Amino acid sequence: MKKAIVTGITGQDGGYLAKLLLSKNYKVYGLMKRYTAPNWENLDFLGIKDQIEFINGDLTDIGSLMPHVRNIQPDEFYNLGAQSFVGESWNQAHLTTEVNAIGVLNCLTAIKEFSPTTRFYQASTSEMFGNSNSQGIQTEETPFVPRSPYGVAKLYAHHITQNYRESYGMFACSGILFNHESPIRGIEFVTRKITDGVAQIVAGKKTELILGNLDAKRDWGFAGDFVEAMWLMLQQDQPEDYIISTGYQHTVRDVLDIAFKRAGVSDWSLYVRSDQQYMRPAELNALLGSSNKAKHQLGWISKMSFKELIETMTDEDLKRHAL
Ligand code: NDP
Ligand code: GDR
Repeated sequence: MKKAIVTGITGQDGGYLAKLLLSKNYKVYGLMKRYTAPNWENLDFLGIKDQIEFINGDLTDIGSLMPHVRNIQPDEFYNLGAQSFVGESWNQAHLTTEVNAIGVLNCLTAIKEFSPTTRFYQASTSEMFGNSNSQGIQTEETPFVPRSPYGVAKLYAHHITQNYRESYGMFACSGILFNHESPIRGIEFVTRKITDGVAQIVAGKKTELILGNLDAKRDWGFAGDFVEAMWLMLQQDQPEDYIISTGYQHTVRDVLDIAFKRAGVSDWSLYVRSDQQYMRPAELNALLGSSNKAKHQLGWISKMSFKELIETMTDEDLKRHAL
């Protein structure tokens, strides 16, 4: 039986990845920070909480990671833990850097010292591109010009992962993932904020939804599809970095169109307004990824369409708020 450590186990991707690994008969060790009450909501939604072995630790505390790596000797280590909210990274830039940059160095160091054959996956992001080639499509060759403290920290993590691969021969690779969502997406991210907001409006719990930049364009896919690519990357003969995306671009307005229509409301403009408080100091106008390399080398494709994704999320939130 293969063993995997997954950081960020309580987050969206941690849950979907753990579910995938369990279906492949892995023993899954989920790293939890224990200084606040654990949030079991996502793992309960996916119905897998009882099948995971939880281990305590924090990415910023290398002393909490080393004993796990030494004792478990995992075949694979997926680093999904992060301060993942871009908007908040301007307010908590130091924390974001500690977790998203130094935290990755801590993982790599623990593996190098105590279990050097462990295969390592780093959760890199399209946010590293900034507005680079924003009129076109981003590929693995597009220059990185991050515009948020989050993106800057993730770029360090991306480079240090490459550096450990090249310096120490470690099987360490990064997936450069574009936005991916699901019914357990954090409530602060725009797709879920919208589907949850629509459901609350329909249930009579709120009267308006206040957002930021409605013209932002993103390449949104389904988290359940994207975690398959993480696993595939660690099954290859050679460690490499791959873009994972759908290849389709939509605006925040498109999310509003689909979600409100699904809930039976034809004119969302009666309920939605854009406000400065949700605008970012430096915005990414448009992201669109080419996952051709992943398609050809990993045999990976994105399956769920944007419409189905937003409708599924809306349906789940309508159910939650109807209770
Ligand atoms: P979530 O925000 O849903 O989950 C983040 C997880 O990280 C939570 O389990 C959180 O634990 C944990 N965490 C935060 N700080 C620490 C810490 N100091 N030590 C240990 N664990 C910590 O993120 P997603 O699941 O959406 O994303 C997974 C990863 O992929 C992240 O690294 C994110 O930056 C990256 N990414 C995500 C994309 C997306 O569209 N979803 C796209 C590209 C990259 P707790 O719940 O206890 O706070
Ligand atoms: P992002 O996702 O920043 O791309 O990071 P988010 O859903 O937060 O924003 C997407 C776009 O929507 C615009 N927007 C709003 N965003 C939020 N959160 N709230 C609003 O009210 C709102 N109104 C408009 C944003 O300005 C932005 O342009 C996500 C995270 O999962 C990262 O961890 C990951 O690395 C990237 O995706 C790829």
